[in-house]
Amino acid sequence: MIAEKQRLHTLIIANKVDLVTQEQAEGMFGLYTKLGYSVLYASAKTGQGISELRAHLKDKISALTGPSGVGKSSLLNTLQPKLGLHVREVSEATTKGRHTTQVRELFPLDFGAMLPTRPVSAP
Ligand SMILES: Nc1nc2c(ncn2[C@@H]2O[C@H](COP(=O)(O)OP(=O)(O)OP(=O)(O)O)[C@@H](O)[C@H]2O)c(=O)[nH]1
Ligand SMILES: [Mg+2]
Repeated sequence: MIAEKQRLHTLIIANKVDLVTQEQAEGMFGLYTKLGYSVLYASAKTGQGISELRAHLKDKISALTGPSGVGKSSLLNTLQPKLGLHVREVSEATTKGRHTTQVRELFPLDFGAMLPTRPVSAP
């Protein structure tokens, strides 16, 4: 919504698709496609969708955001393996993330992209 107000182009990344079938992923995210958003099915673990994500980010300044534990830092580490960002398992008790990334940072990536990440509070 903030992105729309600022007239920014939005890309919805459905990460961790290695945990579900493509049909299940489309069941969860297909609505956004119908609403006109671009949805990228990706996995920081298997590398699915990463080259497409690079193509989206190249020569742009982008912002990556989402709830704790969805794999933002993991995606960045896969985009640029030497980044070495800290990644932590989601809590078994709450099944939510642990707010591992606490600072906002702008990462210049080797393939020609600027990518700030912004930790957000759980909804
Ligand atoms: N199976 C699977 N697990 C993933 C994937 N991407 C990330 N994870 C796991 O999800 C957990 C959280 O990943 P992070 O990268 O720390 O998540 P984050 O969005 O940066 O979380 P915060 O820094 O707390 O906001 C870790 O255990 C990762 O290994 C993926 O594509 N597939
Ligand atoms: Mg993180």
